[in-house]
Amino acid sequence: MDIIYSEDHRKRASKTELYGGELLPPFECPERMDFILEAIEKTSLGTIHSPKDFGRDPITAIHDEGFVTFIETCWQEWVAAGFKGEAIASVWPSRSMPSPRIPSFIDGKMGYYTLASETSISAGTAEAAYTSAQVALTAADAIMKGQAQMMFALCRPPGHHASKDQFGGYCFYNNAAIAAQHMRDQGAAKVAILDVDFHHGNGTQAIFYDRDDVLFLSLHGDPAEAFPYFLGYAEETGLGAGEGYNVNYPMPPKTPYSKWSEALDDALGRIRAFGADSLIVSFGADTFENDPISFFKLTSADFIDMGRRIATLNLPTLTVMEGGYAVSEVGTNTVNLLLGMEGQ
Ligand code: Q9C
Ligand code: ZN
Repeated sequence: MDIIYSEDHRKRASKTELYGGELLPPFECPERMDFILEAIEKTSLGTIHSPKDFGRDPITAIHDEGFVTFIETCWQEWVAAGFKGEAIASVWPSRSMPSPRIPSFIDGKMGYYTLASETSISAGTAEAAYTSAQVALTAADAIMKGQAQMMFALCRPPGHHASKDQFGGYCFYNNAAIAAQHMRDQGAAKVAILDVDFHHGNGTQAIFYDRDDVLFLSLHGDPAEAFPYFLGYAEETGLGAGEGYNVNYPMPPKTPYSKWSEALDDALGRIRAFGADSLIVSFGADTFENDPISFFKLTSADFIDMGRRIATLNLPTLTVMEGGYAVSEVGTNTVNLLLGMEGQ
């Protein structure tokens, strides 16, 4: 399967992540891509292509105009305000002050457009996020043009935590959602998004929650115990026309592949029943047993079986890279999924 990738991801080189009260080097780092590229080269999985530029419109088809402008201008405004560190939110329109007004000063704007403060914005973040969305769009477009049955969008930064107007969880633009909308606009009638990242895909869920043309299914750590904590419960099944088109599989700490794959099989059955004509896999390798911030127990070999099972759907399939932070093994685990999908 061919791969879309851009070196622009290196522009996202934040120095700080707020973790346990400390500012640490981010888990979501550029080196993740080096290990994935190295593993791809070893297997001759397919050819790596640069993304095309579909412009800003497919991004604003999913995200609010004001939010996209905020992402584009945040760093300059933060620097102009005289702040010394990277841009991090510190105050929110919380339950006791749910203001709908957007502050004009950058420190306040940060709180309005941020959903989690571990993720800081720094020089180059906007450019990297823009190109990451173009990577997903280019791969989606090749599938829609019938040029490929399967494509891998090697996106960085990831996307599935980003909602229409909030960034966080290492995500800025929701690459999978942007690709799904592009597929719809290019003639796909029913798109299924299967999110197998360890974390719940809260952004993707929120974006499609009231829609019946995009089925969203997510397998993830129980939000009672895992980020993003405030979304991802099984009772969240959709709203209005979208009722029944959102499916969550929260699972407890130490979940092994034998249990996890039961949820996967159920999800695959629902995708078949939905009658999807295209599939997007939001793929995170953070379900891996040695992931530093996650709690499932999948082994490297399990990713091969995961790919094989997903391929039984026999659908045009776009795999979009999300998380995975066991850096030295993220390449092997990702390539294992893709090889499994190819029936190897
Ligand atoms: N104690 C993705 O995988 N913080 N994002 C976790 C753990 C945020 C993960 C803190 C994790 C975001 C794309
Ligand atoms: Zn994740």
